[in-house]
Amino acid sequence: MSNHIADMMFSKYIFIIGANPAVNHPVSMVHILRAKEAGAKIVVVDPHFSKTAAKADEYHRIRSGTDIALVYGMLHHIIKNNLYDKQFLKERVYGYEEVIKEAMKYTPEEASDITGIPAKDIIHIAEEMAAAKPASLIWNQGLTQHTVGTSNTRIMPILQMFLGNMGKNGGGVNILRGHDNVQGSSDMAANPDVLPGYYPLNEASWKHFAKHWYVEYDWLLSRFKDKKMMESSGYAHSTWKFGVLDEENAANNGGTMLRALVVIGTGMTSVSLLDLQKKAMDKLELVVFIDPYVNDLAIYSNREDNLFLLPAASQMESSGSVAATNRSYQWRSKVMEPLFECREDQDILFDFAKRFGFLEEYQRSLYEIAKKDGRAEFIWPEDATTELTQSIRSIGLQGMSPKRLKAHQENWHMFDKVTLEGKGPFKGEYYGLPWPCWSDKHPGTPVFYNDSIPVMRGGMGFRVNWGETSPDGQSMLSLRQLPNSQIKGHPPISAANAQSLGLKLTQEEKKIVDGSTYALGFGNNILVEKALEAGLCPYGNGKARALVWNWYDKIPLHREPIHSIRQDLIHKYPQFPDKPNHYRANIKYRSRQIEKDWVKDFPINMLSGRLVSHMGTGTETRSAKYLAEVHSEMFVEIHPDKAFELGIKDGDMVWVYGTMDTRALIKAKLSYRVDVNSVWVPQNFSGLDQGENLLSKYPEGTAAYAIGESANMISSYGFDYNTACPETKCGLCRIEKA
Ligand SMILES: Nc1nc2c(c(=O)[nH]1)N[C@H]1C(S)=C(S)[C@@H](COP(=O)(O)OP(=O)(O)OC[C@H]3O[C@@H](n4cnc5c(=O)[nH]c(N)nc54)[C@H](O)[C@@H]3O)O[C@H]1N2
Ligand SMILES: Nc1nc2c(c(=O)[nH]1)N[C@H]1C(S)=C(S)[C@@H](COP(=O)(O)OP(=O)(O)OC[C@H]3O[C@@H](n4cnc5c(=O)[nH]c(N)nc54)[C@H](O)[C@@H]3O)O[C@H]1N2
Ligand SMILES: [Mo]
Repeated sequence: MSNHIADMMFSKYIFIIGANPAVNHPVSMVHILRAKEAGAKIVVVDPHFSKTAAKADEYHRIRSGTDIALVYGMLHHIIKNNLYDKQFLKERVYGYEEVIKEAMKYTPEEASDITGIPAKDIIHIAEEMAAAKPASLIWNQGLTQHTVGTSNTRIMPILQMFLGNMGKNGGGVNILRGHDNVQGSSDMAANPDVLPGYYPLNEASWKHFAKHWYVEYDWLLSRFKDKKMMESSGYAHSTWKFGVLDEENAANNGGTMLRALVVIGTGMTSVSLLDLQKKAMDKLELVVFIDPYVNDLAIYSNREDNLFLLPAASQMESSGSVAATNRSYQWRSKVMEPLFECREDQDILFDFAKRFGFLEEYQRSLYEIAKKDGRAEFIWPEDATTELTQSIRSIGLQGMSPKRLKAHQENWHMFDKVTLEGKGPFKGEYYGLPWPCWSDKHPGTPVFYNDSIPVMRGGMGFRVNWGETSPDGQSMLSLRQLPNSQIKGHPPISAANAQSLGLKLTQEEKKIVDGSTYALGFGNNILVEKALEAGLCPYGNGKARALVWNWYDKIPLHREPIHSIRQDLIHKYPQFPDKPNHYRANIKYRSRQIEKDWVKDFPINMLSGRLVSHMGTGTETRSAKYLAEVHSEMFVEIHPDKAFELGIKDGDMVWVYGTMDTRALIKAKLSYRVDVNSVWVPQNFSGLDQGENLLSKYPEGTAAYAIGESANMISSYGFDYNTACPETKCGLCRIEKA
């Protein structure tokens, strides 16, 4: 999220595309409605008439998977009519010329044919959004769960840059995150392709963390098969099953098939191709679930042995720092001690490390931090927070000491609820110190990329992460300068360039920082502090990349979904080529798209989303009596005309057939919220396996109060080309009365 939730108060126009905050982010929705009362126009683009759409000023129904074409259609009109911020682009964006070229191909008529939104409406949205100063843009999973998910998440900031809405209060791109602390988990590298803080998987980063963890780099290396594996992305949440089921993938995995699975804190029935996960689970040698509830995937298993459920403590029974959707970190206090035999996650992991024989190395940094404080024992989670905030400098966590975070938590009343600004002793700080928070004195950064305020007030340019010069010889540095600084765009701060950037270091300091950079450093924050003194941003002041030269799609391109309802468009807008070794699995794209005329057997577009009373898989919420009562049954929304055509009445049971030879038995709910070619299912159920009731498989006394077929039993094959996120927002199906 570039801005923060209350900041929407300053918006004149809020464009919600692929998100349904009324259901999924009710607190954010309150802020959106307050902004509406203050005069902001709310516009929703969604294939499903959502509850958010019902509260909006305008709703536009889009065909799922075509958002890029919509934005190009808007940009076409915006560029032709000179409604864009040329100065912003010139000074702060690289590669926008290529975007202009692509946009010229998308007349509003062409965009209309692809998206299903009338051309005059595309023009109307473009004109109103361009006129609103500023406009905010919100997206969420409606954009990410596609093969082109990453491209979707690039075209939206590109639109905002064309409109000059980045780096402004009331503007920005505001992605409402999913789970509690999901921002924190990605900051901490729950992703398989990075180290904590998004450090790339390379030798320099491993060496950096080796220092902060007080272990030898060679010891870390010895834990891997070889250096190549140490620097390769792991399996993703969505691809591990292929590492169990398809022999060909062993080559991507150091020559071996996957043999064991440990699941900690994810529902699993929420991942697409559930039937394959089930088969993979049965084939493994060992499966372990660490969860406060019985993880629903365990229920789908036919295993007789080597399946373990380790009861984890819940968030109420643990404490620590958690990251909010706007990059604020907050301290959370324990409400109660873990009940019964539950244990906190870290205690279970410490025991794992002990059995594996590396507990001493695993905990060494905690003891070192305790030692510096004159203690013999470490304190959990405070010392762990110190470790992570000291080591993660790439995104600037070093200003977030446990002490500061606790002080913010204990003094909520001292912060302004709209601007996040502190009062009294917190004057100048922003609540939760949203990262980057570069030093003990830095206030945090409430709005990304705002280069009109000094860095010590949270100002910054775009990060210079890909070198100072592009392969075509253009400068990647901003043409603007931050207030209080003496120079325009500049590279990231390092010992090597400190002098040329005007940083004043003593001989002693020079010795200490020798060889380090703002991100790769140990034991001191000298370079960063000197940069702040000079008014410079530690990670540089650069241009945003509209064009990413090292990616397959250098600029975002519209590509028809693999299972597209518009077969007539799949050659004009084809899928990516198949991708080998994509998070260790060989993944199909184009070959799957053209395998057959999918629409012939599966003529209906399948959408999925969420219910307000259930969370994720529903494992937790369907185990709560009240919530299970609110939504007790799985259902599929079908347009009344389509239902009539298929001989289906409201409340009938139907079979929904997916493209992977699976089916699900679901109750029909007739609704105009979907168009005649689409159906919608909630993703919050599991516990029924293609008609078979799995209730008897729960250990005694643990069964959920409500179960249902999982949407992911019938979801289609498809994964984001960059992240491998499953394509659960596009897919095809066939429906028959049961
Ligand atoms: N009550 C409740 N709240 C939750 C959750 C929950 O399960 N229950 N889950 C949490 C999590 S983990 C997350 S990630 C967030 C998710 O929050 P959201 O992203 O808001 O969730 P969804 O309802 O899955 O999808 C949002 C909208 O995208 C639309 N959509 C689908 N395909 C497309 C498309 O191609 N283009 C466009 N423009 N729109 C499309 C859907 O119709 C839907 O209305 O919610 C969080 N909050
Ligand atoms: N068809 C379809 N599929 C989807 C989506 C969709 O829109 N459509 N959305 C996708 C998205 S965005 C998401 S995030 C996923 C849902 O994400 P999941 O993470 O798969 O779903 P949850 O049910 O929230 O699973 C969280 C699990 O963690 C456990 N848990 C809770 N607290 C703790 C704790 O402190 N420690 C441990 N160890 N465990 C804990 C819970 O009991 C639960 O089993 O679904 C994805 N799948
Ligand atoms: Mo999510």
